[in-house]
Amino acid sequence: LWTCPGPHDFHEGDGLQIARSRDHCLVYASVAEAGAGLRNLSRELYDAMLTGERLRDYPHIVKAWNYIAEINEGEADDERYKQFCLGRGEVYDALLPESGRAPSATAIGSAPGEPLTVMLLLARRDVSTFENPRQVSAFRYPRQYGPRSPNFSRAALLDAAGGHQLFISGTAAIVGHESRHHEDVSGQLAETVNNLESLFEEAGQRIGTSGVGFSPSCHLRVYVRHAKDAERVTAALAPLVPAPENLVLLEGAICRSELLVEMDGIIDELP
Ligand code: 3EB
Repeated sequence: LWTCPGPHDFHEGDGLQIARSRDHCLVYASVAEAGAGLRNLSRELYDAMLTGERLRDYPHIVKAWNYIAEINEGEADDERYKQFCLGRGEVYDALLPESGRAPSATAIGSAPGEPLTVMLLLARRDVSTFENPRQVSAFRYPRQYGPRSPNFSRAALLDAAGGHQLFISGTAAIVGHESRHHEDVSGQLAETVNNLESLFEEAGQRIGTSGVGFSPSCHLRVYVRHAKDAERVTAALAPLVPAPENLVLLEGAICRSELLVEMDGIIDELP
């Protein structure tokens, strides 16, 4: 649920659903895959969502949520996530001259036959993206992870009406560029929390506060690869996020097949 002050409007057309307020524009699209290949479809969809007209009014991409059917299907460079990265990258190359300007993002797998679903949050006012000192920037991942490094930043800070908002990208048990704790969901979860804490510290330095953390204004979404892990994940996170409404668990595949859990989220009401 996204709320914002002031007047807003909704449009539907060209396969897109668009909600706009003065400062924000949320663009949603969900398209069936039909033969053209995921790389082409991803390029066409991003292209349609980020037309020049829309970017003139809302020039800053804050966050991208991407849901991709059977994300880990396909061998080596044909893996569907890697094909998605190629198509998305072709659009970003044209729009974002510096790779460091890539928005925060989440990419998660959905069930076979589900449409390619993308939601983009654009902003009128500038957004600052930043990286996690514990992790190699995704846009600098080495070649072993695919022909095209993924275009996303680890987090984005948005200067919203009531203060700063922090958008946390999909965060998993990756240290440096390597996945840790294979086949160990508890270990992956603990490592993911370490990554979040490092990101919170970085965000705090940027806005000059030590108060960025698992506060009541921290809303997390947790994606678990296997539904059987849900209870364990909820129990492990309860001390950090005690309010049930602040934690949403979803079943979904993560874009490296060895990863079992990933989290993203938003912290609002930051000073
Ligand atoms: C990772 O850290 C895990 O391609 O947009 C996380 C967030 C991941 C976003 C994306 C991928 C994306 O590399 C995967």
